[in-house]
Amino acid sequence: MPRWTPGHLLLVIATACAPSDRGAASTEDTPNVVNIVARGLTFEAPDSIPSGWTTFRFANESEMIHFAILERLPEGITIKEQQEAVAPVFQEGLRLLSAGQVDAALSAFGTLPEWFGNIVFSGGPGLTSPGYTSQTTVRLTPGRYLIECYVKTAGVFHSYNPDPAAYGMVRELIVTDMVSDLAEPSATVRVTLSAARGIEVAGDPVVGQQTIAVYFEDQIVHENFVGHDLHLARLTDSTDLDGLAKWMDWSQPNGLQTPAPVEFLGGADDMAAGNTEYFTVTLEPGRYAWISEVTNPDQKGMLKPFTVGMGGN
Ligand SMILES: [Cu+2]
Repeated sequence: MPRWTPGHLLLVIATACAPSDRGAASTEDTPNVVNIVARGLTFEAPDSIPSGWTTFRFANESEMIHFAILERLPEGITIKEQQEAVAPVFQEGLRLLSAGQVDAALSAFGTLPEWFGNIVFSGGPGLTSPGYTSQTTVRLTPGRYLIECYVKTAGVFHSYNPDPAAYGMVRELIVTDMVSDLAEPSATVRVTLSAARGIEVAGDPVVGQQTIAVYFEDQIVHENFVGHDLHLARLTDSTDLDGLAKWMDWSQPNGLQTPAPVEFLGGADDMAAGNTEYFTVTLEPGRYAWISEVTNPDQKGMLKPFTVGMGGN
């Protein structure tokens, strides 16, 4: 849990009491508790926030599953360049992959601008099902960020808009030099993510509010061109874990396509090695799984089912 000062507490109460359908850019936002609302294929969020530890509350008020990854853009690059030079390349690459033209797809990805490799993936709220609000705390350095969701609907990335005059599900966020006074949260459960050992969990998630520290021991580019991350899925008796594992890979025809096969409660989007972010969730008794949005997570130790009992521990 974050170590709130009384001032923070008042602001959080004010936030909690605000109607959930109000715009996220209204005065309910505090400098370090930032509301992002997904509505349709758009993000509502403030234009600028302080740097330092920041808690994002991500309310998905749309009918589709979304996430909200934060990407620090290279100097001089804006949402315009990203939308003109990156989003169409991924959409074309996906089209070619879907047509079985793997070599052509790789050639298409080869046309990504050089600066694409300098984007710093900086974590953020993970997969969040319609009607859910998830909470993720990250430490941000100053800069120009993109909030992005690249879930697919009918084979089209949310972050890509076929209308060249319009943007997809992306939003620019300026992180200023002013530093927030939010303290680093303290964790009830610790997860270490690594390419070598997958998802390793220390501590048992129990009923009630849990704050999971997610430490990125390393980071690699997986077969689907993204780094590993952590999402929380609620399982049912009929959940097909193999199907869920396949769904996590956007490069598969129905992969990462809304609707998801299970409900997702949020998580921690990918970030560079050596960093930690925090995912806060209130758990009820039931079956869950930690899972990464990568190709074949089940073969990489990145699909970990677990049970939360009635009485906790
Ligand atoms: Cu989306």
